[in-house]
Amino acid sequence: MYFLLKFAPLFLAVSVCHGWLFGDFVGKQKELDEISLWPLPQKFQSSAVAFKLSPARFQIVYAKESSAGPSCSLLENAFRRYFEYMFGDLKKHEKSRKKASDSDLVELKVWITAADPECDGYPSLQTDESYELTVDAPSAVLKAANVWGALRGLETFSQLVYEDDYGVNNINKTDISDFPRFAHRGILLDSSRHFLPLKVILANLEAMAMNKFNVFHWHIVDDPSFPYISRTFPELSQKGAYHPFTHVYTPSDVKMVIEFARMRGIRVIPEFDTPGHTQSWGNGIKDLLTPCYSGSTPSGTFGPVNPILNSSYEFMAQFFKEISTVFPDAYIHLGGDEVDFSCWKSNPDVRKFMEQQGFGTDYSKLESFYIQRLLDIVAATKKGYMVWQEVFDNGVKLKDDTVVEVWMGNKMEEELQNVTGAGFTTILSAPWYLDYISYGQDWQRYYKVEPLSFPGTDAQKKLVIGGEACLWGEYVDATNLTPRLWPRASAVAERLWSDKSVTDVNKAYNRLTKHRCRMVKRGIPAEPLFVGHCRHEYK
Ligand code: CP6
Repeated sequence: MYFLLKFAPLFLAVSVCHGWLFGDFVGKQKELDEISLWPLPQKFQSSAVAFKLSPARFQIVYAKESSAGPSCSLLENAFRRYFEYMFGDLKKHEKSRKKASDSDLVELKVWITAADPECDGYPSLQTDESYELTVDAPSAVLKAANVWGALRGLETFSQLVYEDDYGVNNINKTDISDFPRFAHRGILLDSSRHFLPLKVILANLEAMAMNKFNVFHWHIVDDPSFPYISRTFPELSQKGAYHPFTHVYTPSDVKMVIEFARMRGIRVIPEFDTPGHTQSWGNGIKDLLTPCYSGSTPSGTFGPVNPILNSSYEFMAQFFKEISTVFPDAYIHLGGDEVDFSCWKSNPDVRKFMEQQGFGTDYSKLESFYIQRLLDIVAATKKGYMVWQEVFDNGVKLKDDTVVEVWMGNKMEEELQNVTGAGFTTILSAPWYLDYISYGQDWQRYYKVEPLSFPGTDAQKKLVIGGEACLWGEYVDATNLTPRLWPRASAVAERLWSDKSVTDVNKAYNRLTKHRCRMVKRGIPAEPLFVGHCRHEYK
C-alpha cells in the first residue's frame, strides 16, 4: 500500500455509498470545501489521498533545475514565512528521528524556470504570476517562470495544508495550474483622513498576499493631512501632517512599505491627488492654492491648486520629480477627482484668466488645462500615470498607457464602454467601495459583480485590466481598519483572480468562512461572515 488513505467522516459516507475505497473518485466539491482555497485556482484537481506533513522533517527547497537558489532573499524570506504559516514557530518543533514513511510529504521543491528569476526586481503590470503545483509523495513541485508566480503558488500550497481531527497536518494529492484573470488587483487605503501607523499598513499587505492582491494604491495625502515627508518640500508635512513627528511617513517608512510589499509581489502605487483634495498642501506651500473670494475681497479660505500661476507648475515639476524617484513602480496615481469649481468662480483673477484663454464659463476646461500640464510634467519623469474617471470625462488628452479608474456607481457600464471605446486601459472600483457599510453579508454583493458585463467588443474587454477595493478613511483608523477590510475585500480578490464561471455564492460562503478563519489564525483580525466559530480563535 503506497498511500495512507485518510477519509474525513463525510468523505467516508460519500465513498461507501459509491462503493469505492480510493479517494480519486470522491466528489470534487467536497474536496474544495475541506481545503478552502481562496481565491479559487483556475485549474484544480485533487483526490482524497492524503499525505502527512511533519514540521520536523518537511522542507521547502529549490529544485535542481531552478534558476533561483539560496541567494534569492525574496524566496528565502517567503519560504520562512510560509513555513511559519503552516507549522507555527520552528523552535517549538522537536527534531524527529523517525524515518519518513511512504505516506509523508517531505518537501516542496520550488522550480523557477526563467533565466532571470527577478529576485531583486519589482512586480509590474506585465508580471507573469502563473504557477503550476503538483502535490504527490514524497515531493511536491511548484513550478513558476519567476519569483512572482512562486509567491502565489506558495500561498496556494500553504492553503492546501489542513489539520486533521488529531491536529496533524495533512495535504491531499493535488494538481493545480493557476494564473490571474486580471493583472491589476488592488486595495486602496487612505492615510490622510486618519493616520495609519506603519504596523497597520504592513499587516494589510500581509493580508493582501493571502488573497493574491498585487497592488497597494496608497492614497497617502488628501485635504485633512499630509503625512508624507518630502525631501524637497519638508514644509508639506511639517505644516500639513496631523503631527510633524508622530503622524508622518519618513523616507525609511516609505522604503519599508515598498520593500515589504515587493517581498509579497505587491506593487505600491502612490496617489498624490490634485488639483482638488489638496487643503493640507496649502499649509506648507505659499500661493499653491487658489484664494477664494467673498464678493470683491479674499475670504481667507482656499480652493483647489491655483491653475493660473506658473509657480504652481514649477512646484509640481519638482515635487513629482522626487516622487518618481522614491516610488519604483512605473505608475503614479494623479487623482483629478471631485474638483469643486466654486472657489475658482469666486476669484476675479481666475475669471480674467478664463476669459483670456477663451474658456468662457466652462470651468471643466480650466480643470483640463491644469491636468494637461500636470500630465505632461509627470510624463517627462518617464512614469506612467493613473487618473480618476473625471479626467477622461473632461476630454483631457492622455498618454496611450494611462489607466483610467472608474469609481462612480451611476452609469458605470456606460463609462467602461466609453473609456475602453477610446482605447484606454481601465480599472473598476465603483462596485467595491468598502467604506460603505450596512447590515448583513455585503461581501456577496461585491462577489456578484461581473467586471466585463458592459456592452463592448472583445478588444474593449481586454482593456479592463482589473479593479480595486477602496477603503476610504473618513470612518476608519488603526482601531477598525483591518476587520472592516477583511474578509469583505476577499470577495473582490476572488472576482479578480478566479475564472469568470466561479460565481456560486453558497460554495463561496463555505470556502470564505474557512479562509477567514485562516486569516484569523495567521494574526489578521478579519471579521466573521455570520454565526459560527473558528478552531483557532483570534489571540
Ligand atoms: N476622497 C477622494 C474620497 C472620495 C474620492 N476621492 C470618495 C467619494 C465618494 C465616495 C467615497 C469616496 N473620500 N480623494 C472619490 C474618488 Cl462615496
